[in-house]
Amino acid sequence: MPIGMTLTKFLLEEQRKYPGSSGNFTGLFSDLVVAAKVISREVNRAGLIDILGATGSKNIHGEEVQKLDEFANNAVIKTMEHGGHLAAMASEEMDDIITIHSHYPKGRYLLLFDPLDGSSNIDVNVCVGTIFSILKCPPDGDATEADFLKPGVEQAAAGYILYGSSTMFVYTTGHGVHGFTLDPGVGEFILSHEDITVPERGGIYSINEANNKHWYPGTSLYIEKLKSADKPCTARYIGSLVADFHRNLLKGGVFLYPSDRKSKNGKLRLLYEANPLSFIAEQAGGRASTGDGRVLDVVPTELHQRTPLIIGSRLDVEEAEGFWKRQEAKPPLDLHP
Ligand code: AHM
Ligand code: MG
Repeated sequence: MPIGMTLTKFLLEEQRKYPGSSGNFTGLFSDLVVAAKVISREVNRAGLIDILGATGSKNIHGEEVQKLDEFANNAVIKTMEHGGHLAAMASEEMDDIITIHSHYPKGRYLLLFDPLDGSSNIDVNVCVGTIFSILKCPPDGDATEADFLKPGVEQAAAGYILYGSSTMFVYTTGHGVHGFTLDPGVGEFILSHEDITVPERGGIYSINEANNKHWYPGTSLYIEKLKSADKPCTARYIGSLVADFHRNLLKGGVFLYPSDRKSKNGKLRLLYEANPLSFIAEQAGGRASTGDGRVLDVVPTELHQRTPLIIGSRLDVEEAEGFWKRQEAKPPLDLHP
């Protein structure tokens, strides 16, 4: 791997390698990188500048305090709206789509994002992240909500920025998965994980076991099987999807937020969380399922739709699907008509 390969340089090289590929993301990603650095800086100094806490309180400078998730949401919108690459955006934090102001040039892509996934972890200094998904926008007229309701298989690119012990930018444009680590000294994302592949079989399972009273038998039997295997798995659950996913991507493992008796469609959002991570998982050789079928094939009907999610190492996800499908007591999901 060449020393000092920045994200921008890498994207330019990728473009040369795949001249007929779906898009030129260099400019769009440059804007995303700025948003990532701004959010990373704010996440890292959150404790110092008293940015935490409820909206409406004042920081030490007597200014209105913005919650970090609101800060991240505004940072993405403000950084992306004038770049000329987007036709519209949609955020997990906002009810409706975000149109591009008429002052700014419009582009051919739609950006969907979860500005700060795992935000319940901010107050305790645990990993959070920004997740994004990019779709192509139909060429005619202004973008509408219907343009966002596309199955994940139509994504042109997807990725996440993880604000952890270091800040990482991981993405796919459909040609593998690549990871870059922010070098704070030079302020650049440097290629650190080229062509990430997830082990076929992992040794980690990640699920909120406090929900087990609501689980259908297939989930309970699968988790029991993992615990009693000859080589038992270990459990790891951070409670930040992006961080749990990232660890399992590198080490191998399976993350589950399944359908259960309390939450038929699970908890996670299809367009902002499940689709982008499923695209990455598949590009890394893994798998992502609702239990009944491939996440990327689900045709969304609502912007903020939830979906069950089983994601990670391919053989683990297939095994979990096997347990899920053969159970009798569970209702069918309506996601795969
Ligand atoms: P958020 O988008 O409001 O942060 O919620 C999503 C988060 C995921 O990051 C995480 O995997 C999940 O919620 C944890 O949920 P739970 O606390 O129910 O286990
Ligand atoms: Mg989230």
